[in-house]
Amino acid sequence: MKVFYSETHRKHEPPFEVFDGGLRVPYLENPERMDKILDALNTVDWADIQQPTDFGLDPLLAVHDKEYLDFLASAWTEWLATKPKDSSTLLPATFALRRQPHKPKSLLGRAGYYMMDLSACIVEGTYQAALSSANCALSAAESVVGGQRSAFGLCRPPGHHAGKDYAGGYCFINNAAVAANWLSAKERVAVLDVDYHCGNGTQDIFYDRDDVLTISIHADPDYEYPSYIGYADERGKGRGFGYHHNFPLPAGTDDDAYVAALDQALQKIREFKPVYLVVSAGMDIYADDPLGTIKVTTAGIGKIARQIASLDLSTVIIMEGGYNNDALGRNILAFLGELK
Ligand code: SP5
Ligand code: ZN
Repeated sequence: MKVFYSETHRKHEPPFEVFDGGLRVPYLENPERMDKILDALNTVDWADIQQPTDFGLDPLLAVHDKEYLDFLASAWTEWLATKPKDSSTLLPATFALRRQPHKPKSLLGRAGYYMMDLSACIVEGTYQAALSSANCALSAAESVVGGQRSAFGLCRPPGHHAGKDYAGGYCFINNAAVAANWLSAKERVAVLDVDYHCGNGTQDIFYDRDDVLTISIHADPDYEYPSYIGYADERGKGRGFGYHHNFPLPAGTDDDAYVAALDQALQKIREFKPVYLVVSAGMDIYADDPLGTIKVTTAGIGKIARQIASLDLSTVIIMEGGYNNDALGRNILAFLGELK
């Protein structure tokens, strides 16, 4: 199985994120995550790790707002120019409540407009890392179009919380959406998001489209991040109605209950009859994840992948979350091992 990976992600290493209550904690979405996954992939003989190709900005502009990408590109330089007391990361303290129409000129005003929370911290290398992450996803998509049964975009930073014009939840460019949209110019595509958190950005990007089916299985936003999106009654709008599905799950969901929800999701995918499947693979459904409340085991992760493989589709797997670094390697092997 081809695995697309770039060292450029290391340039994105925010010093902290802010948890509820204003608590500064070490950035959970850290470069060590990739080291753990690479270590695991290097123990098997089927992982062919390659550098991504540079696809340029066009496939990104096809799903993201240009002014938003411009903001990501210049934010760091603009931040330093404001001579902040603590310049270690750009993080606004004001957010655009229910998206008011006015986009302010000031950097911090725009940051609050384009950011969803206190975990999408921007540092000097963030934009470059996000671009190379998207190129990993596109390279994986290209390899599947070229006839590979499956390919893995070992993307960092992750992408599924990034919407058309906003960053959030460690995500800046929506890698899975970029890949799915690029594939949709060729054949029908479904996106299945199994990260612990709702794939709100992917939902946002494809919400009014009927040519890309999007499904997210996740912790119920009624108790979990991202709180405001990901409910079962959100099913798409306009011609996209019926082409988005959310499967919110209660805390404590175990392997069997997870697979039961997954089977319903897979049935929707079968009915849609796609040629390509993009999987947003977050390992934070794992029982011992520091952010999670869902109790899926490593064996359960293998079972999930086996069920997905039973669709028998050309599959692009995109790395999303997963923050138990010590378990990440074996969980990724359990997942990819069934889809290789
Ligand atoms: C890609 C991805 O998995 N992003 C997840 C971003 C979640 N950020 C919100 C963190 C909420 C912090 N709550 C603290 C609970 C610790 N037990
Ligand atoms: Zn997640």
